[in-house]
Amino acid sequence: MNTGFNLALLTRLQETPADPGPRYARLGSILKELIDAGAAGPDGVLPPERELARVTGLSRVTVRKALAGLAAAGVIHQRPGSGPYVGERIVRSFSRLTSFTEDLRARGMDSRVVFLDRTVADVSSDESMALALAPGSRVVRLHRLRLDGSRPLAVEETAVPLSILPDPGLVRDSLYEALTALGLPPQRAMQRLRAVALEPAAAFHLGLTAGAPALHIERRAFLADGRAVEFTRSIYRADVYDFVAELTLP
Ligand code: 16G
Repeated sequence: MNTGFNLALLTRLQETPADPGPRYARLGSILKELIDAGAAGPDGVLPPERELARVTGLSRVTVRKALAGLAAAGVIHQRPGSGPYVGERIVRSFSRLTSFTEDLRARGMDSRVVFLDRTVADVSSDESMALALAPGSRVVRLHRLRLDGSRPLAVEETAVPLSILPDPGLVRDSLYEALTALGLPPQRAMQRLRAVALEPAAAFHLGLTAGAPALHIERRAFLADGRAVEFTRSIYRADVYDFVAELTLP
């Protein structure tokens, strides 16, 4: 029994004033809020339908409807004989230079991209420092939502020197595929990770609440000749991703 989850659920139910909306919708949004906040615990298993009904005092029909809504939205999965569970975590290497697309494909997942922006622009001051470009240089700027099917996983803002990628239209699904097709695949990268609270815009794209925890990763990648090819700021979902690195003795 996940006592912590039950307690948090009860508290949230008592806090939110009953509104005229359907009960299952209110329960569904509170459950999603708790899941986003990590209340499901490390195994990601929620209390089963019967227990949720007992704890909340709602009918099993109402609970079932709330769970069905969350399952349809891809927030949880249901399997017969045990409690619903939050989708499995994706474990991604922090020390291998792989692309989002190849990583998802290698897992048999459905890598998708929604372009929020794909333009040519003047380099910004932090991009010019990261890419060692003179002020006034032109860059291709990509702002992308990255998904597994319809499930959002990350948002990324990328700058690539226009001298390396001459046309933003060359990037279809994968930036690294476009660079490889030009004979200019990234060879080495520096990466930096920190925890952030989601800004409203990123939260909106990721289907999470503003302020939810996320992983902010900056990658600067370089070509074989040493030129910086990519400066990307990614926001990966902290409720989905684990980053791992193998450590060796110096
Ligand atoms: C990953 C990289 C990102 C790179 C992208 C390329 C991390 C934290 N970031 O998301 O820097 O631009 O892959 O993927 O891994 P693509 O080739 O599918 O566009």
